[in-house]
This record gives sequence, structure tokens and C-alpha cells, in this order.
Amino acid sequence: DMDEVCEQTGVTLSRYCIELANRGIIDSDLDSILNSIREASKVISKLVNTAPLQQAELLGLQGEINVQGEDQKKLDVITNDVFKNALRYTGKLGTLASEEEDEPVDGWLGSNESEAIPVLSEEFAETGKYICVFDPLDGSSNVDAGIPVGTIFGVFEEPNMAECELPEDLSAGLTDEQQRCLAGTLQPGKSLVAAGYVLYSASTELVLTFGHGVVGFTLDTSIGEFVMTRPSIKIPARGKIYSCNQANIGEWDEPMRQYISDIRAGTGESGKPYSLRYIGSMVGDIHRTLLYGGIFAYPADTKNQDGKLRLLYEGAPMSFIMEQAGGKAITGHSRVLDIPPQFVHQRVPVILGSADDVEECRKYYDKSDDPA
Ligand code: P6P
Repeated sequence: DMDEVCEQTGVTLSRYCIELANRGIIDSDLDSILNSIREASKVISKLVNTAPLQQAELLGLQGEINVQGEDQKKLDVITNDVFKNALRYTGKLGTLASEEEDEPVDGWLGSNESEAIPVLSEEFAETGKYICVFDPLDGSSNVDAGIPVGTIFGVFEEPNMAECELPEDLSAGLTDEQQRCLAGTLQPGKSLVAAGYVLYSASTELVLTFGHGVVGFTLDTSIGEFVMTRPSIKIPARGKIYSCNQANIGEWDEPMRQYISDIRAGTGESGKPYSLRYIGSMVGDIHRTLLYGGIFAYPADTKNQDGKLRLLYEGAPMSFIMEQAGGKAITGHSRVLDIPPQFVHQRVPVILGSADDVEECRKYYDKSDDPA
């Protein structure tokens, strides 16, 4: 069974996916999509790791403009193209939705975040039964400072259109195909069939779940393969670290303010004060939370009543991974994975991490009638 595969040292991500496909745990189309994500991640790792060098080369150490005379495209645009093209040419994808895709597409609306319509990979729309949502380079504003950044992705199956009714204001003016594409994208996190992230840091780590637990791989650049390094990731039931932008504490909803002040004072359930770790780059903060335990929060605040992080390609995939690793993920009162997105770039407050820590935090929301 899968355990014996996971116990063999040096199992690559490619081999792992083939074993899952051989056991019918994933189908060949999903295997093909993971293959393209794997290849795109290697390219993005290289781009992130060499960006400062390329920047110097492009600008020319003499300060000349590069030979093409073109502006250096920002890394998040380049990585979005890398990821989009890798997925598009699998031929298995019906739709993709990316944080970068908020421009008018194929004549569709996309002028602002509530209207942005996912990109229909037109060549394969009629055959692709999977939908991929992704943030190609989350935390990209950090990359110039060498702070870890990451890719986040989630994969849905095409829903049965008979069961989908789109909100009237969204479906108005769209063709049937566009409505199918949108309905396929606006699914709650509990419908995800796969989710994962790639952390570009001291090493390049790929963490993945198909709904049967969480597995971690490390890129071995000497062979250009992701090698399994964490066969079964389980988040500790409780940690000693909280991870949030405490500068916003004055704007948070009251339950979060009270919870954080208690755990930092050591008057929470554990009786010991927690430490703060926050790098302002979600994939890095989540990876540390997953491995060391504790809680990560980007709560609602007075400026953003839905917080800052996006539901489809940040909150939901990370919540799926957390729950699969034995953790929890809530908005305050609700489970993140239960929330049906109303539009592609919808934001959601997230409080996720160790089960005992998240449950303790939830008690502060249950005591209040705060809407989050
Ligand atoms: P703040 C990066 O811009 C990002 O989208 C996440 O990666 C990160 O967790 C969050 O925003 C940081 O936001 O407001 O604390 O700078």
C-alpha cells in the first residue's frame, strides 16, 4: 500500500504520483496536472533563486539597459506565465484562475476583483475536467529581499452543471461555456481534490495532499527531482508560536484581540506565553506552523472585514492541507472549507494551525456575537 511506497528512501514526486495512479487514488489526468505543476515549480525555483543575478545582468552592471531594451518583467508576471502555460498544455484542464488573472480575458469582464472571470484554457475547455486555482508567487513583494516566497495551488473537478446555479448577477451576459467555467471555479474548499504549496527558501519544499494525508518533498537540484522527505506530515496538537501582523491589533475584531493578548501573556490554556514569528509571506509562515505547530491568523479588521487573504487560492488550499495534517482552519465562527466563493478574488479571514490552538481561539469568537 502507500505506506510501503512512502517508506522507501528517495521516492520522487513523479514516482509517488504514479503509485497513486496505479492504485486508482488519482486518475491519469490529475497525475498529468501534478506533473505540470512539478515542472513549473522547478522553473520558478530557479527564477527565484537567481532573480538578483538576472536583475544585475538585465540592468547591466554598467547600468545600461539590457540588450533587448525591454523592461524586466516582474517575477510574479513571469511565474504566472510559467505556471499557466505548464497547466494549459496538459490538455487536462478546463479552467485556471490565478491571482494575476484580473485583466479582461478573451473579452470577458475582469476589470475589477469582484468581476474577474477565470481564464478558460480555450484549447481544452471541452475536454478538461479539472480546474486549477493558484497564486503563482505569493508574497512576491518579499522576493527582492531574499525572504521566502511560494506558489499555492488547488485542483477542483468540474462540477455537475445540473447542480450549479450561479448567482444571477454573476451569470448575466455570460455564455453557457463561461457559466460552466465560472461555476467550476467558484467551489468551496471542501470540494478540492488536491492542494499544495511550493516554498522557495533555503530549500525548495513541495507539500501536497490529495485528501489522504499530507506529504512533503524537497527539490534535489543535483538530479532535478523532488524527493520525498516527509512521508506523513502531522501538525502538533498545540504549539507555542503565534503568527500574525500584530501591527493591525488595533483594527482586529475583539475576539482576536483578546485571544492574542491572553496567549502572549501566558494566561491562555497552555499557561505559558507564546512567541511571535511572522515573515509576512504566507507560504513560509504556514510551512513553519505546519511543522512546528501553533497558529497563523490573518483576521478580519475594521479596514478589511474579510481580511486580506484570498479564499480560492490562498485560504482554501492552505486550510485543506491543515485539516489533512490534523489541524483546523476557521474564519472565526465558520470552517474555511465550507465557504462557497461568490467571486474569484474573494477575501476571507483565516485562523489556522494546531487543533487545540484554533479551538481555543474559536472559544473567544463563540463568546462574542462578532459577525466574522
Ligand atoms: P501583511 C503577501 O503579500 C501576502 O499576500 C501573504 O503572503 C502574507 O501572509 C500577507 O500578504 C502579509 O500581509 O498585511 O501582514 O503585510
